[in-house]
Amino acid sequence: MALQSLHDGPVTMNTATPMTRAIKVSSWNEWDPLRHVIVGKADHGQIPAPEPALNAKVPEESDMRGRWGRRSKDSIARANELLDEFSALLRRRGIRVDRPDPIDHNLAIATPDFTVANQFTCMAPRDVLLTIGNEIIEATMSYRCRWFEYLSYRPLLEHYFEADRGFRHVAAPKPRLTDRSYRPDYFADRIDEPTRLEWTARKHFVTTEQEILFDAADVTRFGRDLVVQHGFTTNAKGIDWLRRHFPSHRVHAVNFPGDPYPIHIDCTFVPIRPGLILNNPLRRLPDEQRAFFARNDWLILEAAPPAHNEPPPLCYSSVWLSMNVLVLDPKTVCVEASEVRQAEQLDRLGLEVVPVELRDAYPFGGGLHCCTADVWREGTCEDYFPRG
Ligand code: DAV
Repeated sequence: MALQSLHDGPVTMNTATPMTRAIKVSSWNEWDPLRHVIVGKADHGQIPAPEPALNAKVPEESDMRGRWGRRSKDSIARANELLDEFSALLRRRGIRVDRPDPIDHNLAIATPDFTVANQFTCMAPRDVLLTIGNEIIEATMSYRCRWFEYLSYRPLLEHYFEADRGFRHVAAPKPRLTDRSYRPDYFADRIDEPTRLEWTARKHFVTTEQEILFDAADVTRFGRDLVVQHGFTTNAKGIDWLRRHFPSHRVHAVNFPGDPYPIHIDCTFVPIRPGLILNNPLRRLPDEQRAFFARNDWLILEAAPPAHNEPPPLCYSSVWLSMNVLVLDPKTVCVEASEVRQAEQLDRLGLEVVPVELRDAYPFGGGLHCCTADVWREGTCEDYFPRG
């Protein structure tokens, strides 16, 4: 009876909710004028319980080693205050801002293949959602604690699906993340830095080629060209999946041998506007991979050094969040307020620098680029590399 009553009356599609305004999903690069963006939240933020891929990323000397569980209420409130202020700043500039519906990241999760005692956050939508043209792809992810993170963004993606008939919502193949997806060498309690550097230089990363793996933040979009970091969070099969999924794009796999913890390209290789890229000086793009940019007259500049010697407490990212900037348009860039050297460099390059305070939110997943995901940037898919 109760079941039947659910089906009483005509079924109506929820297409005319008051929330529904003209929505357009479209973004081809990292610099065209930003019109609509998702900004993450720190609610239920966790230090994840130990698991193979995460152990590989947490530095030996980190204060996070051996600790996991809920982050403090105060730190969550502070991070949310900064993320709310950043959202308000973007809105004042006429950019539409959406926010996720955080799931309870404190819950343990189990799949047929693994269990973990807690999860992560939804502070960093850039890691999970890859927007290319009219498509948003939920990345496979490669940490077990981030397996269900896409759920926090589902209400938004469902809304875009209703509101924009051109929007393509795609989930990449869900990975199994058994122990076979990780190299046992990396399970060791301590790995010294020279060993790490030697391993990453010869592409001996924590993830194996067992299955397709990628995080969205390993992809940098240059119109027709996608530059993808092969490292801890994206394997060669993940890059191959992207190549087959986007047959009209050129997909370039890149490496940064000086990085002992290669995850996510947005603290390493950051385009600012057509023709200009900042490269982390400790993670230099190898010469043979630079030729492609040089023959197309793109300048690769060394990023300014970070203003800090250490990340904030309980942070899994490096001090190079300094270069994790959000470009609002080719003349305007948001830089974390304490990162004065990075701000000066971009100012000297002729950009308007908008300072944004975010450092106390870094531990929840990253910087200004990490905590956002594009929904709409003006512009179309262009070929910025006509000399192949
Ligand atoms: O340099 O630690 C962190 C990227 C976070 N999404 C780094 C990269």
